[in-house]
Amino acid sequence: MLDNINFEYYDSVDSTNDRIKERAHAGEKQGLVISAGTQTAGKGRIGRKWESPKHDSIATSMLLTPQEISLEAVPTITVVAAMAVRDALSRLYGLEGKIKWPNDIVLDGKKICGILTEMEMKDGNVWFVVVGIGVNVHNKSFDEEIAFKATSVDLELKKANRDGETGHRAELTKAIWESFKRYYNIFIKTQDMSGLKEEYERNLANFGERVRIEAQENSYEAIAKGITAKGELIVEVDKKEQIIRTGEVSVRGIYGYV
Ligand code: BT5
Repeated sequence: MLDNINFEYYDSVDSTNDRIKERAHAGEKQGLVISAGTQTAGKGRIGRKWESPKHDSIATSMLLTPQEISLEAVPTITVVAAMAVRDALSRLYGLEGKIKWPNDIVLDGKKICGILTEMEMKDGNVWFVVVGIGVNVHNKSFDEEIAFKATSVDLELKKANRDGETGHRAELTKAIWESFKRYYNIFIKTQDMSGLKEEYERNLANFGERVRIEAQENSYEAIAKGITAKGELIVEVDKKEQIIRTGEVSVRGIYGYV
């Protein structure tokens, strides 16, 4: 069970995930959250970069030390964290995002949040897990390579003709981790998505629609059917169900990025 959450904030760090790892090595307890005003080496998955310009976005990571968690349940924590961010954006700002499996939240077809879960093992067991969340809050524009597929809380509020309203980084960070605590404590009882699957699928981008699965060696069309109890994506290809496990495939809608 996740109980106490302890928040620390720094103006600038390399990566909040790496700061959590350092503290975990020093024996820190579960529930520590490190957030930063900017990251000089923000990380996406598989060596990609994550942009977190100064004071525009949230970069926040939590340390988890789940007792006796199975290795295969660890990637599911990303899926749980995505639900928490979606929930917090909805509760605070009425922004109803969709979850782009496994680790993005999208609004109006654009990415507002990315999640990177990392872990370390010791003596053959999971030692600790770091859940890192990046959310664009005040960003008004983005680097050229991502401008077509990125958005922020403030941009979405403006689109909804809610000029004058803005996001608030500290408030949203707190709301995200409070939601995470609730979802995570449901998840950890069974170490799977059985208690959360229904809500997850309601918010899954492209649910029941055609998507393109882009694996390293090939790319094909499928229909997104939902998730398994482990949080893997179920798709249908030629009337047969297939399970998409690895985080190294990209799932895209047929039209556009999402
Ligand atoms: C992710 O990877 O989306 C995971 C991002 C995790 C960031 C958090 S911030 C706190 C913690 N500390 C870290 O160092 N990381 C975590 P992936 O699915 O691989 O997506 C990365 C891709 O998203 C990049 O290659 C860009 O195309 C795009 N991207 C980069 N920055 C972005 C941004 N601010 N908004 C939207 N898209 C972005």
